[in-house]
Amino acid sequence: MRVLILGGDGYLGWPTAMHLSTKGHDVAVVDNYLRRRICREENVTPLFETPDLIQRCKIWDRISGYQIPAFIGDLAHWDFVSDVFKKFMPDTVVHFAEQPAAPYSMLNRKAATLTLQNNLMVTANVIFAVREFCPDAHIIKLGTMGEYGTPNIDIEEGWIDIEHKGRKDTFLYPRQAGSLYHTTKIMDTDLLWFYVRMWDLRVTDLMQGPVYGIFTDENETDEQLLPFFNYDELFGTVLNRFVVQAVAGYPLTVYGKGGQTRGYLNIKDTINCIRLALETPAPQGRLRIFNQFTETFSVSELAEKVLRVGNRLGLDVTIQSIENPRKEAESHYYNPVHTGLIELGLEPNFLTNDVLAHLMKFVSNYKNTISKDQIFKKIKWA
Ligand code: USQ
Repeated sequence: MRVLILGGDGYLGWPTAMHLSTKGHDVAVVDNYLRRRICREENVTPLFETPDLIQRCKIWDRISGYQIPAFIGDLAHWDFVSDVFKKFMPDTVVHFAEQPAAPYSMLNRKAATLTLQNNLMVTANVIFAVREFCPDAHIIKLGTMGEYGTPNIDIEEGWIDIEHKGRKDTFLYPRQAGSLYHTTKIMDTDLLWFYVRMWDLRVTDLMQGPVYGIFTDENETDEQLLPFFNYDELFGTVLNRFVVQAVAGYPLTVYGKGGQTRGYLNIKDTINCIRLALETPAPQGRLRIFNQFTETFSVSELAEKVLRVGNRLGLDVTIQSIENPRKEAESHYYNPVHTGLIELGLEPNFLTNDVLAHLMKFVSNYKNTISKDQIFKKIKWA
């Protein structure tokens, strides 16, 4: 298939691009380096430098022989979007091109506005472009488990059957996000659902949990192919942060009671989920929703795992419960369904001690570059 990956420079976009190209798809990537720019503006640095997208595509071509054309520009601008779609004419659009960090979206008005404008405008432009240039194309949209929040009932896979006063209907499962970033993902889902009803688009919305890891089958041979990896409070996800903290000798930053439970997945499973969704497209006129994670953990359980594995490797790991900068439930019911992707063929890579040790050993190579003052900046959400 001809696959256009929007946000191809990001933590997940670039590994997905390499993976799909090795599986025989014609892949192109698009990015405007927004993540790199806001990291510079906020004075946070990834664990290691990564070449820009043009360079990465050249390196990948040299190593693998697969060519991935790159378009550099802002998908919030229609002229650029229409140009890219006319040139590439995708069968599938994989949409990662959003400001992806909940803490950043809660930083200040400027960050909030950027998140709203970027995320909603890009999603709208993708919808308009598919309608105008490739109406049969399948849109695969990265949503988030955080759209559902932490309700006191089981979380279904996107939809819920409701019986009310003797009548029955099926609705989008109730959404109630805990950050502005997560709220933009709810708005994206609503936009997509509206245009599925209006224009019979075919869409898969992937409700993804926090991702961890660095390695995929495509990047282990050359460090220049590794993904952009943040460990700071703004952009790092919790398990990646804990691993870096363990290596740096920084007490693991468990927020509040540590009972916050989420559905996690290895970066390898993210790219497999995208491939599975792409190779079995949603039917025309359907919004298909999958809950994309492989296992659930509380924050305290993750910290305990990192502590055990780290200490076995000779690190001196400690855990510190700190006042929660976020406004969220710290102990709650959490039981989301996640059978759709397994039924499509996903074989999960679980969080074993070996997986954690491998990651920790790799991060140890960069111990001297870890900047402790970006680990916790106390960004208050409320
Ligand atoms: N947490 C800590 N200590 C830390 C960092 C986080 O206790 O040092 C806690 C948070 O309070 C939260 C949980 O760990 O309860 C997960 O936080 P996170 O930063 O890993 O994840 P989050 O901000 O929710 O966002 C990440 C990704 C986002 C994705 C989302 C999936 O950045 O793109 O959509 O995970 S989910 O969490 O299921 O909504």
